Amino acid sequence: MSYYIFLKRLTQMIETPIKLIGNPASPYTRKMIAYLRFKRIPHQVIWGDVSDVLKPMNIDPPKPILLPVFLLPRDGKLTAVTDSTPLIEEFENSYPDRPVYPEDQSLRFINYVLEDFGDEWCTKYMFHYRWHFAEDADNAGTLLPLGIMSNISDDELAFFKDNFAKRQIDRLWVVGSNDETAPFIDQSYKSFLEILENHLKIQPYLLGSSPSSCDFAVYGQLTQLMVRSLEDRSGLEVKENNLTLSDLPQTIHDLFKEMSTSYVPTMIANKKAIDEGRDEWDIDLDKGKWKQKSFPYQAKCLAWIKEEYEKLDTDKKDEVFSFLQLNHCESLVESNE
Ligand SMILES: N[C@@H](CCC(=O)N[C@@H](CS)C(=O)NCC(=O)O)C(=O)O
Repeated sequence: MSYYIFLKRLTQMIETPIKLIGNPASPYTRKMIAYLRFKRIPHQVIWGDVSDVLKPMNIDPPKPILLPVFLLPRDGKLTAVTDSTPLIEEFENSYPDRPVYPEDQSLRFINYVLEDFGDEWCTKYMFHYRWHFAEDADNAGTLLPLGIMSNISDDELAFFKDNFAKRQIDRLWVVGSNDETAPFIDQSYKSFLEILENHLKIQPYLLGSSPSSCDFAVYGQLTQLMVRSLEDRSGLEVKENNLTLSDLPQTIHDLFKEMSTSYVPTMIANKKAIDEGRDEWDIDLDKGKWKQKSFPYQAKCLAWIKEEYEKLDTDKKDEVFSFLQLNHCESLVESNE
């Protein structure tokens, strides 16, 4: 072990456990806890309301407040920060053991896209099945406040349920879940599950024999739909992963083909709407019409994907482009200014 790594570990041991504020009903919280457990990074989860937790600590809440919120040193000061994907990148740099990024550059890019697909598209399944149907919304409306505070009266529960459910149901429009898109989401979800099931018969994780960051992203969303498989992988002994893009099984190609009919065209249409200053947009896709409110964060995600692609060596760029093209996803990295 180099002196530098030794010192870094020592600092980490003093600074840890890493604190995060989350909620079991938050898919991104579940993504990050499963990640921290797999990495064997000491951490402490604070289950509570972000503002209530931060106020006595004299820490400003992040803007916007999104779960999970991590408390990490910034300029020597404990600061509240969010956004799982860049946070995983930061942790991967400080905790290099048990990496969740594939070694091969092209596969690493594919992992980046799949992580974004998990965060930005699979979340539509989660949100849709939680809030679109009255019976599910009624169930979630009761369970979600109880996940934050269980010792409340029936009247208080009814109050929180009403407010919480109303706020989230109003947000269905933002993620694109509505009567018109409901069959589309349902079809995409079933097709995704079928591909995943076929894939998991061949490999235990999306990109090989140990989890990559994309597994945690997809898993986080699926926890809310009753999947528990990746909850604690701290006991998994990791073998070296020498896979390259050409080793990917057909099932990952199938997954990208599915994404080419849903995630990819909607990410691009959303970016176009934002660039043109439109508040909402719709697009005719093979499987039906899609419409949603413009979502600035997802336009940023698309820009990040392009940035990751531009970082690749030329031969890897060619390799990745051929893979994407084969699966009709090349527009993800093409310039469409
Ligand atoms: N891009 C963020 C998304 C986090 C996020 O959307 N969290 C949800 C809970 S799972 C949230 O806090 N939603 C509250 C809101 O949208 O106001 C990440 O990857 O961490």
